[in-house]
Amino acid sequence: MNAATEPVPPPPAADGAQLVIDALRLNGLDTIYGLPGIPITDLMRRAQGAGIRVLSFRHEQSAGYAASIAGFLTRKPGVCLTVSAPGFLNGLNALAHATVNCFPMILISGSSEREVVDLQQGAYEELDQLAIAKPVAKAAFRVLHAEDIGTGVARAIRAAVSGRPGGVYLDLPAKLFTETLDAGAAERSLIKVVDPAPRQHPDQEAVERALGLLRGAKRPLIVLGKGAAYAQADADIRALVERTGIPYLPMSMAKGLLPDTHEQCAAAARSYVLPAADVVMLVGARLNWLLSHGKGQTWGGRGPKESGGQRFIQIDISPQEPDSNVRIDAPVVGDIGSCVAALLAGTGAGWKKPAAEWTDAIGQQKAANVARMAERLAKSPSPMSFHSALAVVRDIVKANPDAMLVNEGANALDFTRSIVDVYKPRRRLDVGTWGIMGVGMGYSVAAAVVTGQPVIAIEGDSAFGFSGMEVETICRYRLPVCVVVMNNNGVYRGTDVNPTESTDPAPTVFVRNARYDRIIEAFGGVGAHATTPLELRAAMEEALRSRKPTLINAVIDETAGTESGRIRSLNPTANRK
Ligand code: ADP
Ligand code: TPW
Ligand code: MG
Repeated sequence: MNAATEPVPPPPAADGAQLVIDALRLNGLDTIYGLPGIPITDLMRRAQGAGIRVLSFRHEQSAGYAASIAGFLTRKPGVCLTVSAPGFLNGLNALAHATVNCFPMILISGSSEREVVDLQQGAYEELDQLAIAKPVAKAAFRVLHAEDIGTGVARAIRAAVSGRPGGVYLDLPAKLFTETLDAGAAERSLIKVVDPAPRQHPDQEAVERALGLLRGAKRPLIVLGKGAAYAQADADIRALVERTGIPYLPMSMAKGLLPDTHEQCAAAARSYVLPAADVVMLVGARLNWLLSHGKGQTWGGRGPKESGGQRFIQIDISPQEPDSNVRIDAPVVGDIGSCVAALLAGTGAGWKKPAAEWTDAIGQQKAANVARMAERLAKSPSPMSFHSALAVVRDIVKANPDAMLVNEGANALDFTRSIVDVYKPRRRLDVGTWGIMGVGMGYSVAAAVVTGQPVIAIEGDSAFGFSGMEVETICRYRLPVCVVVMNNNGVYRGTDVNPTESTDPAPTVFVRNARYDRIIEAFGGVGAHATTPLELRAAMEEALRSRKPTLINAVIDETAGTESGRIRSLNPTANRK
């Protein structure tokens, strides 16, 4: 047969798996956090073959947390891919976490044949996943035909990132993956989402109302939340704070939006400024339990439900957020970038900064608290206290301001938040709105992958246990993660005893003197055992220098922690003791 008579091959058909890959890539979703198995093993392999970065975890929950925090860091939905029923359920916690924390994420799970699942005939891993995802997701979709995959992915992206971001579930029944479309139809079925998170400009009247309140304030305060960190409007937020001269309080994941060492930072005088302020401007922060719902003693109210009399401005993209707990006198609804820009435009020359009476009083409170803290940090007891260990972490973070700081635990969380200064935006990632344990290693993987920066994970020994097996993942991908396990032998502390004759330990204590460092050695990482601040410092410095996966077992006084850490007031029984 000569060349002229050779039949022209038809354009290659695309199957459902290919359409998923193409739809993700077309929309710039270049990383998948997941765990393989029926029916998605081949999809993961082919995604990797197509140039998507595929990070394969040891548990879907960690993959999901990784995806959620990738969403927070990049403003693109983090993608988590799991198998059906059990894999889906393992990922569900992270989906809920993403929704609760306003992080954009898409959980994609394979599922079993609809006809069999719906008749409950006992399909392989049978579960009505869509129904279960709905209550914890911002949105949930199922695709039944390969030609709709492009639409499904587009809808999932828009739902995840537009307005208040959140977790979206996308259900892909197994049979989709092998369904084919001819090449032309495949291409036509895909959607490149245009402007997935449209700006939402605030109403000028709302902006004026807010400015009016600020102008009339004697003791104004700005509270920056993780929504402000997410918005990536760093320069304008800093300009607004500095131009108005108003003291600000960063919520934990907003630390570093301005450096914690900024003279207007009121974090070290938190318990003074909240009740004393007369006008409070919330920027991407909800008045939930973390801010005592805007009332009660924290705010100077007489009773637990009483307001302290503050007037509130709230900048938020959700029009439903204002008045959720107390009256919001000046809601400014819009995206933070646009809202802050509009406020800035109204604070030109002639803006009167707050009176020295207010800023000096805060300065004095800060100085007293900082001095008290410095005294505690300077002590070097044996075994180490949280303070003597965290004084080291504080220095290391100061010397490496671009490093990512991951943090979970109770005392290990609270002390790190108050002791370790953060210098740049979105460097601190923690347990978030639920105070959830188990985010540590998933967050560390995503933080390293997304930013390329070294990661320092400060972990309570209990907190670490929730995702500890992912140190294998960290070693496998050779990520520059330095995990410090603050080992006080248990949940909150290691001293509880079982009051009965039984030899069972108390529910809060672990194996004493455990050597967490040896876990990472099993996978070729570097383990270190630190009983003094000097040893801790040397091991952390080496980890940052070498960028090798490292786990440091930092031995902390087992009597040092308090039950529930800083949130003891929420623990109904601890306070009876
Ligand atoms: P924190 O825990 O730091 O106090 P929250 O999670 O309670 O913060 O609040 C974050 C708030 O930020 C949410 O109410 C959310 O709607 C809002 N938000 C998130 N992204 C944006 C954005 N780009 N523009 C405006 N508001 C946003
Ligand atoms: C998913 C309850 C809050 S803090 C904590 C638990 C179990 C561990 C505290 O011990 P750790 O820290 O990490 O050793 P430290 O320094 O005080 O000793 N399950 C989930 N989330 C939460 N929040 C809990 C249980 C909890
Ligand atoms: Mg502990």
